[in-house]
Amino acid sequence: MTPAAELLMAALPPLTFSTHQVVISAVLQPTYDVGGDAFDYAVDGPRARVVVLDAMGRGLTAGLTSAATMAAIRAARRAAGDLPAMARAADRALTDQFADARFVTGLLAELNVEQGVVQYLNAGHPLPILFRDGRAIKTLTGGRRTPLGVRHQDGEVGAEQFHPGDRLLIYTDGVTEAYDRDGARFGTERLTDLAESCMADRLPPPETLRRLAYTVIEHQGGTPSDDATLMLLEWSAEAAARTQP
Ligand SMILES: [Mn+2]
Repeated sequence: MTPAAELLMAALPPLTFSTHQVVISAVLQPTYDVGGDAFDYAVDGPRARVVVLDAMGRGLTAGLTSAATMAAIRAARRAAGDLPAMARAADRALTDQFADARFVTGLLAELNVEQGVVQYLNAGHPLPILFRDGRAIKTLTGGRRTPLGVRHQDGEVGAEQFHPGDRLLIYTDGVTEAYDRDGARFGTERLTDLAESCMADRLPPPETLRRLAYTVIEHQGGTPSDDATLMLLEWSAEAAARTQP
């Protein structure tokens, strides 16, 4: 692995975390020269917070950009910052630490595990998909702001009421923008259909993501051109019992 990949991989949390109220699972399929994807999460009392990032650029630059962004977001979270404060901390880190312009797209979300309310900010990131009863019912289109690293006026935070068993699929563009040899995009429809079929088979979140990531790689003929990251956030009283494949 490259130094950038080592730095980033060492900073990532375990791939799956579960309590009796929530399951968070992620996969990050890196390219050989690092596309700059990263993910993070923390469960603190009633709040489960997740972050998926994709730094623009490649190699050491993208890896360092992503690592600095993740560190800034973690520090803001530990200082009891809300989602806009976490995004502002990332903006500041990117503009203060680097002389050149560095941008990171990101999805930051907070689930209240008692109430099922999800708040989220979308900094130029692909739209997350909400699954209910195993069907994709909508994409979350609120909470839009500029990519992290671009000066920004605080706007509205997106909000969504989860039902028990709801799952939110968050992913980077390395998933949907994966092309096969004939130039066909992987796309959101393929992603959604496959996720629904895994859910119909009642597969646990880690196995669902493993199959999705494998299918993305297979689509590209085994040579990915960008990092591909997928995360599932599931609000469920019994999902924790299903995190073991
Ligand atoms: Mn990407």
